[in-house]
Amino acid sequence: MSKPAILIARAIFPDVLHRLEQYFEVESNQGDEIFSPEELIRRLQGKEGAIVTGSSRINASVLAACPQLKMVANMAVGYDNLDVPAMQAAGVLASNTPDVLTETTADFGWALMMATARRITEAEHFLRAGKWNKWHYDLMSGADIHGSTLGILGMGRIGQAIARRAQGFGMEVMYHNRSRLSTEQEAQANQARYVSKQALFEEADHIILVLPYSAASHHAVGAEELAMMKPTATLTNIARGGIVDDQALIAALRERRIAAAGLDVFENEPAFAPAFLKLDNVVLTPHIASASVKTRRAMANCAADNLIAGLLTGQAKNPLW
Ligand code: 8YV
Repeated sequence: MSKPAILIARAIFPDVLHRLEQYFEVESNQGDEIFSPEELIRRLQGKEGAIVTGSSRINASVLAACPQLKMVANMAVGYDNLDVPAMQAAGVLASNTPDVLTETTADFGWALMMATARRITEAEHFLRAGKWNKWHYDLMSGADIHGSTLGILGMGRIGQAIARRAQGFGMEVMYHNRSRLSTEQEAQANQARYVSKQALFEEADHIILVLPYSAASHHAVGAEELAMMKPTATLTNIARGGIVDDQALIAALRERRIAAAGLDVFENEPAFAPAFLKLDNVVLTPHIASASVKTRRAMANCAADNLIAGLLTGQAKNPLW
């Protein structure tokens, strides 16, 4: 019996690729090309399954052009690139990679928030540029993390993992989420306090965004929210670019209406707004929150496990519905 054909739309670890080859006829994009929508449709012809990342959108037109598709395994926990109602209507299964990246992503959220608050990249650029020639009491002074108030917008697995880490820094944690956590979950998340979105923006010293992206969360942080923030506060985004109105953020940073921002994600990434590069009060990273060697491998294996189970048994390990 011939093996089902699959597409791996973005480069994957060779050993995971070889594992998939035991079950499937694999076409793999081992280069760094990001497929255009037309190219994705062309490559998906005849494929029953696919492993994709956020740069591949699976929508109604892709599904209509690829009627043999049965399952898409997203190699990410966020799945705003998948049109869930269209996939459900077409009877195409979908999975994501939850859990395996929670702690690594929470670690990175902290790293970015701390680098932002303590001006670490700005200080390094200053040093590398040979500008460090005298002591000054105000040199690269930033905002304290310890003892401050952390505001978490989006309190899923990653938000809760970020909250747990706040205990070591003696921080008060407040959060806003679609729904309130149970009392037990709040206790485990460093006694996190459920507050309104407005209270979070007005009172937190450091705000971190960890909510999923959807039409409902598009520009959840815009001019209005930024205007509520303390001028000493920082904003860190490790969720999705579209959650923040980048132009409003650029204006707030330029006019020092907020102290600083740490951004791992951008609207239209990888083509982010060039104005960010002109600002010294922003720390910029290329969507790497889950990028530890161990976790990226775990994500690849998780996506592979899902595709194998989904195509062979009709039941994915981490189905989206
Ligand atoms: C992925 C992520 O690396 O899991 C997610 O939702 O954003 C990252 O971990 C990225 O989405 C790959 O496209």
